[in-house]
Order: sequence, then C-alpha cells, then structure tokens
Amino acid sequence: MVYDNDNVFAKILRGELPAQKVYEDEHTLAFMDIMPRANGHVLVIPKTPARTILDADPAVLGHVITTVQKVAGAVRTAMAADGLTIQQFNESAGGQVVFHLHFHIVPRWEGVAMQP
Ligand code: DGP
Repeated sequence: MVYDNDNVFAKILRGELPAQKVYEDEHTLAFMDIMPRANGHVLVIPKTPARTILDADPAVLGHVITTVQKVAGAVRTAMAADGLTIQQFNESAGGQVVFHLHFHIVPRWEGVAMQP
C-alpha cells in the first residue's frame, strides 16, 4: 500500500507536530502516545517511511525491534510495571489508525485492566 506523507507520525518526524519524545537515535524515535491505554504508554517508530510491518526494510525493522526492547525496559523500570503489553496493528482491518509503522509499549500491573 502507498505511504501517506501527511500521516501524523510523518509530521512528528518532520517537526511539524509536537511530540513528547523519550528516545531517539539515527533510525528510530520513541514518544508518548496522546491517547494512552495506561500511564507510560509509548510508541516506537522508524524514521524511514513504512506504512505497515510488511513494508519495512528488514534492517530497519531490526533497528525498530532493538529500540522497542530498549524502551520497553526503560518503561518497565520508570513505571514500576509488573509486565508489558507490546502491540502492532496493520491496516484498518487490523486496527491501524495512523499509517506509519509503529509499536505500542504499554506498561501493565497485576490486576489492572488495560484501557480500550
Ligand atoms: P494505531 O494506529 O491503532 O496503532 O494507533 C495509533 C496511536 O497513535 C493511538 O494510540 C493514538 C496515537 N496517536 C494518534 N495521533 C497522535 C499524535 O498526533 N501524537 C501522538 N503522540 N500520538 C498519536
């Protein structure tokens, strides 16, 4: 599928929209989700355009997964979480709303349900 350069995460990458950034390197960016399903909900994206996981260059995907691991560890510590839910949606039918590849990192606590 075609990459839409006007999606909100592309705008964040270009500095056209603000974001609360928590981690950045040459290939990836992590920032707080504006509609968090729990306190400390972070999104990780590649800096290069990719609509879904199927469109990502495998090397880029490797960098993204490495950042997901790094940020997930930091989120777990910072939020004193008991666990983590990591989610990734592809296309509308798969629950995707923003069409730039991203991973959700949601801290979880025993007995606390994740917000819908
Ligand atoms: P999904 O495409 O369904 O995986 O979810 C997109 C997520 O992106 C959703 O949790 C809300 C979040 N989101 C949407 N617009 C913005 C935005 O402008 N800034 C930030 N930080 N998050 C956004």
